[in-house]
Amino acid sequence: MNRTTLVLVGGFLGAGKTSLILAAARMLEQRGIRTAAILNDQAGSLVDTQLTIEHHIPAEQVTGGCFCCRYGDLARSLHNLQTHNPEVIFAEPVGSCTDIAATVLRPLQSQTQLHIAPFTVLRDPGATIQSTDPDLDYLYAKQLEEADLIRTTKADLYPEAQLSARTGQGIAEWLQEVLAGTTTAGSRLLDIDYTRYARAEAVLGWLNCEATLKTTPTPPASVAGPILDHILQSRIPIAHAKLIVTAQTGYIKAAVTSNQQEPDIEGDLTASPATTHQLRLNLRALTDPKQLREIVEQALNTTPGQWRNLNIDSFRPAPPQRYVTSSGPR
Ligand SMILES: Nc1nc2c(ncn2[C@@H]2O[C@H](COP(=O)(O)OP(=O)(O)O)[C@@H](O)[C@H]2O)c(=O)[nH]1
Ligand SMILES: [Mg+2]
Repeated sequence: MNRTTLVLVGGFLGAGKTSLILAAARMLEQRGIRTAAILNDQAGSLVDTQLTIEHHIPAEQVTGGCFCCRYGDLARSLHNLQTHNPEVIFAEPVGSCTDIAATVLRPLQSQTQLHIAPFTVLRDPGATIQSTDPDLDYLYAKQLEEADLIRTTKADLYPEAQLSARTGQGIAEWLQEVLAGTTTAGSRLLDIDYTRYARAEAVLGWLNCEATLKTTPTPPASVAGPILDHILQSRIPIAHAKLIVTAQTGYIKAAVTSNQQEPDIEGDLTASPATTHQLRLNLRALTDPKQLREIVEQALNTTPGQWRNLNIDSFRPAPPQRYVTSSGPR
């Protein structure tokens, strides 16, 4: 591989993008292929970026809007990652984003140092929250419509699905297809109503939070568990709730993509007690952002110890902008 291959992995919130990227990166690294990842969100303090770092994959993040609205930052991230000399860079657009073929893939194709892999969009067969709102359903359908490849995820839970980040099922075959250079990238440009797209994004309340906990010796799992439990007990309709607690002794990540689900846990459940913990929490729900903030503040208040450098950002995503010109975005 001479040029760096850029592999964009899209799909709705919680579809399994980060999990697939980390599993695929691990597989490539085992084959001696250097990888890196670019994460993306409407705000900062990303759980996904921290998790990628915990997996020892070089990571950059684009925050404050989707790749299309932050195209310059995406280009900068690609440039920054060159210090690691990656052969494959995975990039994950925020899960409420679409129209990526026109606004991101096509303009990137003019960068001669990059080979752009076909755009994969993931679908979780068990996802239902998008069907509770017609505009969200529209956005979901548009995400799938612009895919060069669609892959269904969580095959360990849904036998009809194609990929599992848990078992590794289908990942080698998927990598072979996206890295082969035989499928065209950005082949499906959308005809999309940006007013509806903006309405869909604004259905969601968004909260990103970061803080440091000073406490008596406590395992990271005992910090993370009660916070997620408190959020689940509030019964707000969750699209994706995830948090990562890191300490010198290890990390714990816990997440749900629906209210009915038992939390998915990864990291070191047996990590020893520590007195300093770094929390990142990202919550997306069909709820008013003010309510999200209240719930999270209550959750943090029930944690024994003192929170320092607390930063909570809660909002509804701003309308997406279509910046494409004949020479690319902006
Ligand atoms: N059982 C199972 N869970 C998965 C799989 N892939 C992802 N998940 C879980 O689904 C949730 C969302 O995954 P994530 O990769 O964060 O989704 P993203 O929002 O699309 O990046 C997390 O709780 C993951 O642990 C999988 O293959 N099998
Ligand atoms: Mg993710």
